[in-house]
Amino acid sequence: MGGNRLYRALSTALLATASGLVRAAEEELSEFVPYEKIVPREIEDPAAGFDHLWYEVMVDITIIGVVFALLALYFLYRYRRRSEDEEGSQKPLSRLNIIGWALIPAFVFMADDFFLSANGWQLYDLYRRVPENSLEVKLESAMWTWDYTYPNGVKTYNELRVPAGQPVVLRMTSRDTIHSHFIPDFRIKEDSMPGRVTYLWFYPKEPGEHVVSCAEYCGQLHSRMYGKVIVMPREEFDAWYQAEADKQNIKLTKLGD
Ligand SMILES: [Cu+2]
Repeated sequence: MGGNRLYRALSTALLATASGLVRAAEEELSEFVPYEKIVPREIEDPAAGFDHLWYEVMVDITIIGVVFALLALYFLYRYRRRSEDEEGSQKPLSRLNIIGWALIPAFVFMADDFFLSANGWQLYDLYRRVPENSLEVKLESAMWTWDYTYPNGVKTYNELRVPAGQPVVLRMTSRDTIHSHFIPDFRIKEDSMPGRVTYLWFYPKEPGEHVVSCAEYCGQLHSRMYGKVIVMPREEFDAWYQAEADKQNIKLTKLGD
């Protein structure tokens, strides 16, 4: 039978393609070089990517949500039935036409959804890849405070001072319940919780002050759980960092001392 032969030919072709793809993938994997080694990575700012994607989502939902809704309203009005016994003069759509008119626009919108979510995954990947030269600060959150500890042992509370021009990564945990470290200006937010280390990184470029707020309801004084990020010029930060270490009496012990 023709159908049977066609089916067999198709499945043979599919199998051949699939095994070819698998072989190609295996070859590629055997010479796999991490992406970072191929392209030396400049520091991309996730905040810029966030704003770009946000803008794109806004434009798309405006076109799909507002323009198309207005058009539909207009058509509803324009082609309304004008009297009780009025009947349309168009001949009814064929079944194929009906399905096509429903499915094709749906796929067009879905293509946009897939496009946006692919962009979202890419951005998420950027949010998760911490640049190597980041300043690493430990953060322990608690009701109702943010406690930061710098690599040299300096501690600050509700105030995170960082140098401009260097990415910062926070390794976070919590003493009590779940909090969420939110810095709106840097478009970054991540939960902190007991028994697990989470992280977030951001890229402060210019000196300035930014609000930090808890974004996970954590008890009665949740709304008071805020602080700030102070971005300082490099030299100012270095001076502050050293002075603070002296003030807090932190001696960096060297091997052999
Ligand atoms: Cu909190």
